Amino acid sequence: MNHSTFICGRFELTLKRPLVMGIVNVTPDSFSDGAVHFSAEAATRHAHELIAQGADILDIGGESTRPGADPVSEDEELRRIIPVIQNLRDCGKPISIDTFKPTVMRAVLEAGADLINDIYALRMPGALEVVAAHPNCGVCLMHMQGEPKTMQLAPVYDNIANDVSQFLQERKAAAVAAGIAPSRICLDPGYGFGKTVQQNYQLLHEQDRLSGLHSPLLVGLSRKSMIAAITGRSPQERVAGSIAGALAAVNRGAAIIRVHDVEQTVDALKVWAAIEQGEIHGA
Ligand code: 9MG
Repeated sequence: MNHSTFICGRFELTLKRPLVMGIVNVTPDSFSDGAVHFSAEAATRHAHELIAQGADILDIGGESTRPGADPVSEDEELRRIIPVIQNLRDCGKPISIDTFKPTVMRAVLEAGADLINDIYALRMPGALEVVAAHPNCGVCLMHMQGEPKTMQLAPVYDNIANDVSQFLQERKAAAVAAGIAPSRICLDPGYGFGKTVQQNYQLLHEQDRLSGLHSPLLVGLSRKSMIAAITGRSPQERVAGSIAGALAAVNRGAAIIRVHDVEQTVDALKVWAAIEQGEIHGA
């Protein structure tokens, strides 16, 4: 069987099973992990724990993207994340950096990052050029309506699956036109980014329609408010709901799942895979 691959800096990832991207926030105000990793040393320790739990990719962020979050300067963002990249460069896993600022992108790629995870889908002036100039780095182009400070005020769509699909198609075309090979691109519907709870669930229900875009799909649902809307749980109590979402997303074509709770998600995906294959390996 042929499996698609995703070029991600020093790594060529084979997408024969869903991959798990572990979240490493280096921010004082992260809504769901309570700022416990807000130092380079603590973030590095946490990243090593996520690798031991089975993370395939690490996603490091120095600026919160939660609704209403305050912006962070480029200097401060770099001060938070560059030491973490230096500590993790040789950890054996691809290092993704969650940033939308072209100057930060350039610096982290020079410091050894493999993947740029951009919630603005390279719409900031200069971003396309920075990523195109690094021949092998991967990029995640995410859908977002509006911007983090105000995106949840009154998001409106004609048809959410059509609108998100069209946006992602356009951003992929812009990236390819700038010189970024399709094999370096993954796409993300951007759950929680400029979408009501109802719109998030409608989009997840119809997510398999995005397979027509012919790029790996990265999906993040972990501990988000759309999980709380159903379960009524606090961020740290949303693991079960997040895993239900992750499995539904994988069933609808997701290739990479971005999560806080790596160990539990890896277990769930192993059981899911055994069911899908109708057999177990190594027993
Ligand atoms: C940074 N960040 C927060 N949520 C995210 C999501 O759903 N996808 C991606 N790519 N990044 C996210």
